[in-house]
Amino acid sequence: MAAKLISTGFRLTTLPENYVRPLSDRPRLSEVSQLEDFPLIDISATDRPRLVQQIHQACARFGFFQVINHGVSKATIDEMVTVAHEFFGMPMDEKMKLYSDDPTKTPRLSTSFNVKEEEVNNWRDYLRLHCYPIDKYVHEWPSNPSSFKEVVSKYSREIRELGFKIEELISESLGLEKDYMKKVLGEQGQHMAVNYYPPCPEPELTYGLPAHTDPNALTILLQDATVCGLQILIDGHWFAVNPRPDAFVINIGDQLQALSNGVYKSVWHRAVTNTENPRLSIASFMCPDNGAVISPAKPLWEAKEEEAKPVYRDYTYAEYYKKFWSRNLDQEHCLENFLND
Ligand SMILES: O=C(O)CCC(=O)C(=O)O
Repeated sequence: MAAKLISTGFRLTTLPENYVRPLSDRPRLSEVSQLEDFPLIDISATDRPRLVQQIHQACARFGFFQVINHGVSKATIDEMVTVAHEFFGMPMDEKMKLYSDDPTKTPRLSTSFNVKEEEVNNWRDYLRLHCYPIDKYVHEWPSNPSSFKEVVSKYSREIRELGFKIEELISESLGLEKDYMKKVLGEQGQHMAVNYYPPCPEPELTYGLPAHTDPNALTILLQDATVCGLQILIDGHWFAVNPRPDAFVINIGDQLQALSNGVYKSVWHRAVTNTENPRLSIASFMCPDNGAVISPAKPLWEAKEEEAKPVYRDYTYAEYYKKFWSRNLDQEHCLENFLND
């Protein structure tokens, strides 16, 4: 059966067969633990060396952290969440005008992950947008709800500022120049995935999104303030990252793992579903320029012992992105394809 939008408002009592995972690949929700020491970083802190140290520890240990006092206003966040709910609540006919299962098309409203490549579908609908430069893309964004373009423009601008702030901190935390990432990543693109996970009749049998790493540089995730679903893999064990309404969840993408020569990790994560409540999450992806050449930062390996060498070969982001989308999500870490011999 071909996957189709599931944000219908209609509740099923059993999970359609095309969403059912084989026994060996199910979320095993009872085995998931709470992550007690998940880093929470106040990025307005004035003690820069301490802040940089906190970022270093979080990126090296977890590849994930939460930030508070991040500079994105509460009004901007609330409006974004409201408009996203309004979007997914629209009648099916209206939503289908934007539907596509072609992963190269934006904007697109789609379902699951990559329905053309995958064998089992995921319990998620999503709207994918390009957000930078806004003037280039805003005309193609949805016109309904009527406030969509204005609200998403404001949100994207504020998120971009936050992204640059964090990239500076990450550069410094690796002992690099403050603007190292900004220079290497070129004129960064910005993409958004508005994820909507309707209540699922059998959450133990499927995923909202199966385990994956992010192909971009940095991800800034706004989690649903009340509904849990994000989980990350640490030392072979799944942990829940429970929402904190005033925080964004930040994670290192594959490109920052490569640039850091593997010191920082682009960590596997997944989204699971529940029977009771729909869950919304809004992921903003900071993406290198297509032509940006990604290579492990020289100062991180050149001056080290004789044998030290870059873990990854040089490649362009365009090459990486193409490879990423030609695969199914739950294959090997995509960076494995770019290791140095
Ligand atoms: O919904 C979530 O919490 C995770 C979303 C995510 O990993 C993604 O959009 O790539």
